[in-house]
Amino acid sequence: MNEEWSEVFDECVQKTKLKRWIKVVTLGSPHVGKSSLIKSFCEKKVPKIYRPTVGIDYGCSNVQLVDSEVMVTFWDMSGHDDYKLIRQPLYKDTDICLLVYDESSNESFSKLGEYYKEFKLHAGKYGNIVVVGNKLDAVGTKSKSRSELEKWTNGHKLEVHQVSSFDYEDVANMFRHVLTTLI
Ligand SMILES: Nc1nc2c(ncn2[C@@H]2O[C@H](COP(=O)(O)OP(=O)(O)OP(=O)(O)O)[C@@H](O)[C@H]2O)c(=O)[nH]1
Ligand SMILES: [Mg+2]
Repeated sequence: MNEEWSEVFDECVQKTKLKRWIKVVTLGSPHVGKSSLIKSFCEKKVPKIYRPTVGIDYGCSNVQLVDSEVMVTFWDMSGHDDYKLIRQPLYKDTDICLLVYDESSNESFSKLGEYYKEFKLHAGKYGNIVVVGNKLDAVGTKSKSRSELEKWTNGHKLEVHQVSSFDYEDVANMFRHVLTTLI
């Protein structure tokens, strides 16, 4: 490697070391679209066929925010009870936990409390918990009556977003907002 390239290489290594790493965990009932939200943000595509996450999926992506660049690591958990023991030890050092429910499923909304407690019990110190109502397209309008939603989220002092994985721009805006709020 010549001297010029060596300097560029060193600079890149230095920048990578300095970059802030952010750990994002997704949690919520099976089939609510946790993996889809990540795919929507990182790849601008959402698989139509349901492939349940087996245990946990891991990935990372460089994200450019207005004033900084961050490396986001995604810890995408299966929502299935069978994987509780696998996912619980992985909550440590979480910066952002996305608690996801399906706008068209009241059951998934009513289960949020269980996932919230599970996360708090095993995470130790964490950054933010954010509630995400996904599949907004399936209900046409903001389905959860604001009062029902706000009763739960305000009670726990949680920020809430209602999106559809298929609306890539909306999903990207949500992730950017959540990441920017943290740093
Ligand atoms: N209509 C609609 N369907 C969606 C949306 N997001 C995801 N889906 C569909 O919902 C199904 C489940 O999505 P996944 O992302 O695999 O769900 P998950 O929460 O990761 O499920 P587990 O890994 O089993 O916990 C898939 O068939 C997706 O195509 C959305 O915003 N709207
Ligand atoms: Mg999944």
